[in-house]
Amino acid sequence: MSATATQQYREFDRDSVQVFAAPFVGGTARSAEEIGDGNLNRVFRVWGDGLSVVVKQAVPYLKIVGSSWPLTRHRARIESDACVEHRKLVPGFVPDVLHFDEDLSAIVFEDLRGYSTWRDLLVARTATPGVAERAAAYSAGVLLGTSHLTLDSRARKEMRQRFAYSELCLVTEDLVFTAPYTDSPSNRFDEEIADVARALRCDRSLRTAAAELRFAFKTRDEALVHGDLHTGSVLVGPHDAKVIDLEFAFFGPFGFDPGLLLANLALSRIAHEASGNDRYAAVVDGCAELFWDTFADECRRRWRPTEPWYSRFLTSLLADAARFAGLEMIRRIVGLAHVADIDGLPLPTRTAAQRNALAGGRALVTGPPCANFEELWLRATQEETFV
Ligand code: SR1
Ligand code: MG
Repeated sequence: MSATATQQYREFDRDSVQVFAAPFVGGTARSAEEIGDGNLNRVFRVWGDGLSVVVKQAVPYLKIVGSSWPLTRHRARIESDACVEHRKLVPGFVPDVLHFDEDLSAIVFEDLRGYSTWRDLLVARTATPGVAERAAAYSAGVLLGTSHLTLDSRARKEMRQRFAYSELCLVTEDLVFTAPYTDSPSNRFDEEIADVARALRCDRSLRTAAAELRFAFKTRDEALVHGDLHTGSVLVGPHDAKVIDLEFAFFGPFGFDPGLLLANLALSRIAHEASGNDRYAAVVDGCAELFWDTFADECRRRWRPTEPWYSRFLTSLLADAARFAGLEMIRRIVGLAHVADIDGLPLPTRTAAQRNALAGGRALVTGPPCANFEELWLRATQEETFV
């Protein structure tokens, strides 16, 4: 049992988090700062003499909303366990878990000091060589590695029980698949696009497709997916990139993670195009293509030669990813949680980008199945503006 295992839960402050983390920074903690601006948890950096760690603590409510949206703290256990499972499949692609305390719902991570989120780098128009490939290798590795395609049935059954459909899956169900298509009080959008937000709620084919995809999300337990793989969940350092924030992990559809990642790249692309940053928009095009090409190559590399249906697998995964991507694009414009890529734009550029994103999202969700990556990307980023 760890030194902290019998402690009663309390939310850390800068003093108590130092006491908790002292054993991981050489015995004496010297300072702590809160560094997280996430939607769900509190995150601190704690310093000892020359050493630092990151402490992530789940709080018993949805941080972005407050105590009016209570949550259990079980997500901390899910994140810690998912990091361990995913690291086995793609060593070095997920931060090291140094310690997990169930009672305090707190994880001690290696400190990825000097890393920035991929989203922040994309917003700042920074080149990010190798990052799309890392994100793709991670995604393909964990999808194939936790599927029936490669994992022994008994081991998979045990893992499947540990990563059941969780409370955060319910949050995704609501925020991604449901709220944007209803008059939910959690929706947030600019007055300038109120007409379009209303139109989405009246679009029968869109609502039907969203409901069908929600059913797929809930029932297709194909792999232990990350569950929230957007560009803010990828940390980029000088020599590598790592995937963080695995608290949404669960057994879900193959296409969900790649769909979310491509949606967030598409939102970046749309923001840059609307701002007249054509050269950087082309850089984002390159990231998306590299992501998909590497993802496909990595799936093929991990594929068992005894299964003669790889290309059918990939075609169907891409068509699903496109639809999930469409829903993600829409919810990031009219739902609760937005993205800095678009929200940070000045008016009227922001409105133009939002309308483009909604048009792209709707086209992905309601159009015929995308047959290849080029079709997905064109539909996501070059659809006629939603007017
Ligand atoms: C309620 S939390 C809002 C969003 O933040 C997370 O990163 C997920 O994307 C979630 O939908
Ligand atoms: Mg997250």
